[in-house]
Amino acid sequence: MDHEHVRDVDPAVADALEGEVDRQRESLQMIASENHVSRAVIDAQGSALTNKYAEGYPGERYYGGCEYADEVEELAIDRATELFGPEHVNVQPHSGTQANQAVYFAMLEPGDKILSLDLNHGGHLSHGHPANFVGQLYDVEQYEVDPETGYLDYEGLAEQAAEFEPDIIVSGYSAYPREVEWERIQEAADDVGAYHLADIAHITGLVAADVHGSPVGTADFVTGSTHKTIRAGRGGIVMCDEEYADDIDAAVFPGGQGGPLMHNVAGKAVGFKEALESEFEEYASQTVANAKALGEGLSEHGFSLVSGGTDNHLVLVDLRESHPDTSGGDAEEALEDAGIVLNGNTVPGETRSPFDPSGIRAGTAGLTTRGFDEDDCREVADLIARVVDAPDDEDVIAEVREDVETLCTENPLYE
Ligand code: DSN
Repeated sequence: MDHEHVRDVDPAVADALEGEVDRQRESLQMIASENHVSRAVIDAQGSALTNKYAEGYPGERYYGGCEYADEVEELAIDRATELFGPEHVNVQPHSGTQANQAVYFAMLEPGDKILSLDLNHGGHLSHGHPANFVGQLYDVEQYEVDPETGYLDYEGLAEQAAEFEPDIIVSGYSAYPREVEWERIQEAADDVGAYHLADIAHITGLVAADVHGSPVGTADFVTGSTHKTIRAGRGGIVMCDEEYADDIDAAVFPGGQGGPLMHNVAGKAVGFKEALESEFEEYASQTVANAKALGEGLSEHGFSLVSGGTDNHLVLVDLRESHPDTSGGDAEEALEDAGIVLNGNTVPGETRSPFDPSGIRAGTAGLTTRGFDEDDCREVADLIARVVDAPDDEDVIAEVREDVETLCTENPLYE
C-alpha cells in the first residue's frame, strides 16, 4: 500500500501511515471492535468526497453540487436496507456513539430514564456511563449479567424495568459473548411502555449475514457502527420504522451533526455492497467458528471465559482465577510485545479498575478477514497462553513473536 502523494508532501506522516500498515500486517489484530476493510473501502474513504459539504439528505441538501453525494448516500441506504430490512435507515452518523445520541435526542428529554447494561458487564460508554454525556444528561440505571452464569438475566431485567420505569431500555453490547434474545428485552420494554434501542455495533456483520438474530423489526431503534464485523467504511447507522424516520433524521442533522462525512458514507456503501455478496456469509460464519475455537483453546489452557464460551466474534477472559497476579493490562502489554494486539477489559464483578482491569477481550473478525481458520485460532490460543503464563519472560515473548510472524506470513494482509 503506497502513500506516494502523502510522501511527496509530508514524509513524516507517510512514514507513520506505512508503519501502521506494517503493524497491521505483522501482528495479530484481535481488538474485538476492529477489522481490516478492503482496499475498495479504503479507496472510497480516501476519495475526493472528503471535500464535499452535503448538509441535508439526498434531494434536499443545503448546498449545490451534491449530485454524486446524493448518489453515494442513496446507494448506502439501499444496500443497508437490503442487508438489514428496516423501514428507514440513516447512514450519516459519524460513529456508533453519535447514532445512539440521535436516538436519545429524538426520543428523550434531559432527565428522562435510561436502563442499560453496566460497562463492567459488557455495556458501552454511550449507554449511560457517568463520564459520557449520556450519564450526565439522563437519569441512568444499569442492569447486570447473572453473576453465576455471565449470561443476561432477562427476568431480572424485566423486574428492574418494572421498578425503575425507564423511558428507554438499551440492549446490544461491547463485551458480551452470547446471543442476545431481543424479543425478551422488547417484552420488558413493552411491559413498562419504554422504547427499546438495540445497539448492534459489535455484531453488525453477524446480523447482516444472519449468523446472529436480528433486532430489526423487534426493537424500536437499531443502531450500529459500520466498521467492526461488517467491515465497511468507518461510522454509524440508525435504523427504525417509518413513524420515527423524520425525528431520527432531524436528530442526526441538524440535531447532532453538521455536514455528513461523505467519504465515509462512500466507504459504507462499498462495504455494504461487499457484505451483500455470498462470501460475506461465509466470512461471518467463519468469524464465529474461529471465536469458538479460540475460546475452546483458551479454556483448555485453564483460562476462565465469562459465560464459559462464545456465540459471536469475541471471547472475554477473566484472569482472576487462573492468573491472579496478572492484570488485564499486564497481559495486554506482554501480548502486544509478542505481536498479539487485544485489550485489557473489565469483567462482571470487576475488582480492579477500568485502567488496569481483570480481563482481556479478544475478537476474531480481523484474523478471519486475513484468512485464519479454526486451527490457526487454536494456535493463537496456545500463543496467548504461553505469553500470559510468563508475561515477564523475554525469551518466551521473542519465541511467540516469531510464531506470530509465521502466521502473518501464511495469512497475508494488503498484499
Ligand atoms: N471502542 C469500541 C469497543 O472497543 O468496543 C466501541 O465503541
